[in-house]
Amino acid sequence: MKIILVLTGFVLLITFCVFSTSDMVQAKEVLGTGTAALLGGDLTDPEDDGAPDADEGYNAIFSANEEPGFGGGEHSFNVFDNLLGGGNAKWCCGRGGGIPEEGLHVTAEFEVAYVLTHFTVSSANDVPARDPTVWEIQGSNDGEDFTTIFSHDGDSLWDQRLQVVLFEAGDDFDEQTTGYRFFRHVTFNTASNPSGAYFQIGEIEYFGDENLTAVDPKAKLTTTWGSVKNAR
Ligand SMILES: [Ca+2]
Ligand SMILES: [Ca+2]
Ligand SMILES: [Ca+2]
Ligand SMILES: [Ca+2]
Repeated sequence: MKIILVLTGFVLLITFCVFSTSDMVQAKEVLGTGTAALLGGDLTDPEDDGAPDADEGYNAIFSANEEPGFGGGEHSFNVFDNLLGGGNAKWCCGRGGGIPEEGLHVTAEFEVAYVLTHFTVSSANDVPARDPTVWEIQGSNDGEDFTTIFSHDGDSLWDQRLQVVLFEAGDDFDEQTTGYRFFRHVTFNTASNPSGAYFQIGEIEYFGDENLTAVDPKAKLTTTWGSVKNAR
């Protein structure tokens, strides 16, 4: 009898450990739904005063490999227009032939490098099967070679429409020590890719610190040595 009790306890303990670990893996935080649930004031538009359907009032240079622009029908830069909703508040719906091998991507380029601390990605208004299921956030300093900062490969992380989900460094992706001037969102797959209208994203917000870049001790030594040398 005692042995059975001990065994039962052991099984319960293991079950508890497995479930708490899987909870930690899915640590992303749901902030709510709709425009009011966005954090606001992200790096692309600290004043939240960018034009909803024109590239005016933003602090980043945007580019994309599908429908670049704020105007036009549901173009890609609508992920930075500070709005959640239908029509031109979202990026939709994917190009003919399905998602290319390089993915569908939209990039924000900044004047200085930022160490990414957290970001939000929001679902759009339409059918859930268009939400990204395989996607990444990447960083770069030349706009050509990108490093993966966050990656997801599995079910859609959104369970409601226009839902704002927060991802934090040290929790949902590695604590960052490198600053990047370019941040790129890349979608590699959705549940309905490649049929019909198969893709959509509502909004993306990036937050970072320009002073967190780890100082290379060697660089510091060189600087000190240089100033000592010059002083002679
Ligand atoms: Ca602005
Ligand atoms: Ca914004
Ligand atoms: Ca818009
Ligand atoms: Ca938007």
